[in-house]
Amino acid sequence: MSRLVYMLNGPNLNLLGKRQPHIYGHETLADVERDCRALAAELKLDLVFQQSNREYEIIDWIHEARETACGLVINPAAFTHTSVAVLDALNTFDHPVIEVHISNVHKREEFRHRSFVSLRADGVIAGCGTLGYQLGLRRIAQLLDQAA
Ligand code: CA2
Repeated sequence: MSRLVYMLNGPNLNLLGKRQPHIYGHETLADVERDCRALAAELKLDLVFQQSNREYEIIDWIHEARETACGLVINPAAFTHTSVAVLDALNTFDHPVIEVHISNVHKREEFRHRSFVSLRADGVIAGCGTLGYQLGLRRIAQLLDQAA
């Protein structure tokens, strides 16, 4: 089986580290990618790391992942709370899915408490800051190793 993991980021996460550091911290998305690439190498995983502000691009990457990847880590950002289309795409993916949120969405506004993506996710990480991405990657590696 492939050791390719897709890590997908939704809208506005390109601004990470540049705005609202009291909520999302000081690390940029480039910092997150660098740290995840280092961890992926350690875990012997290949990594595709993407961000988009467009729903259809996230969906297209999930379709791409269906063909090639053995796991998916996704921070769908605001699409978490709105997108049946992202949920439908994830429901076509046959391997582990870990949903990550930098902030603790449950401590925030009520509209952030509902996640369409959680209906599919095998694990959910929230409120651990950007470390959540690495935790998600470690969980995928663990699930792959358990299945081998
Ligand atoms: O906590 C998370 O990771 C979220 O997925 C982030 C989303 C939010 O809509 C979710 O409810 C929780 C927002 C991403 C926006 O990212 C920014 C980062 C820095 C500055 C401004 C926005």
